[in-house]
Amino acid sequence: MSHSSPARPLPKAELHLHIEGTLEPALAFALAERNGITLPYADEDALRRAYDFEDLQSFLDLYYALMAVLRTEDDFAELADAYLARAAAQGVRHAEIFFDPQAHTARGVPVGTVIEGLARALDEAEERHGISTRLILCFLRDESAESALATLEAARPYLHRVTAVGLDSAEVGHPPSKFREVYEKAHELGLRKVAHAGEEGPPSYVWEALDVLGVERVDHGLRCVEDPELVDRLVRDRMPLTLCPLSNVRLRAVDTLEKHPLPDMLRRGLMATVNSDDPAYFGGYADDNFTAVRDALRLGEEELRTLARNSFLAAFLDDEEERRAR
Ligand code: ES4
Ligand code: ZN
Repeated sequence: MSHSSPARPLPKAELHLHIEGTLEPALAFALAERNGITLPYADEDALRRAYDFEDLQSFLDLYYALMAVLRTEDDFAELADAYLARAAAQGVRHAEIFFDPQAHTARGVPVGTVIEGLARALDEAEERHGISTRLILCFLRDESAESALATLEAARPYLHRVTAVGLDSAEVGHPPSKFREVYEKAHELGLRKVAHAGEEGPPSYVWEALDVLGVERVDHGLRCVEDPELVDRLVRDRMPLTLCPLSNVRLRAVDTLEKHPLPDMLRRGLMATVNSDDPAYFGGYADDNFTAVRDALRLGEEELRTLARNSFLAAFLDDEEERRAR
């Protein structure tokens, strides 16, 4: 049985969202035109037909290529505002937004352009969309540790706009321990810490994210279910996991949504949250993910409320901000 979406989606916080992954085909073509860039796709439909991914890397190849259209502060502001409008319509009250500075600095776009552009949209988000926001600066784990350190250094003048650091991109072969030093530095600078781990990588990467980097949330963490001791540890610490069900299906981390371990994870007492990852590419924003797991995994009202409550508890909000966001 399939249910229709409630008229008013459950209020929720989005904790795993790559802003570059919200670049919809229509905006990609509009920005390409504005910036005099020719995309290697005839039109939006041709681009959409390329969204047939085999794994994380095949997605990342397209994700990085399409970013070529993002060049100016205005581009980043427009991208973020478009996301926030969509998120608000899906019940998102608070969004903690990843961005990938190295994907832009490598193309000659300064980190200040990226952060100032995003921040301009975020500054208006409360009033325009009723959404509070945070920014999370991510290091690309398939680049060197030195490059991550240089990125943090280049971002220093803008860190008052940044709440946390994260770690993303191609996981296997790039364990969290590679980034011990830059995470120590970020911690000294007063930044909070999260990292992708256990999306395609093994449970040992989740252990390293906890014990070497000292993260406060694990992004994905999906493969923790293969290691009972790790599950015990995550449960004991009430460590939030930012799961992304539609992403897992599209990137083939799970065979089908029906086989997603989310219900089992909730039963085992893990602090799971549901998020959209790269919604322009994976077929849905925050509430689309909630609705999809509800239908495929037959989650009840109480489990959905737990997921929504977890999202606020796991957010980088103080008690008063959390109360207002819910
Ligand atoms: C990502 Cl789904 C995913 N995994 C790792 N890194 C990423 N960057 C953007 N989306
Ligand atoms: Zn991600």
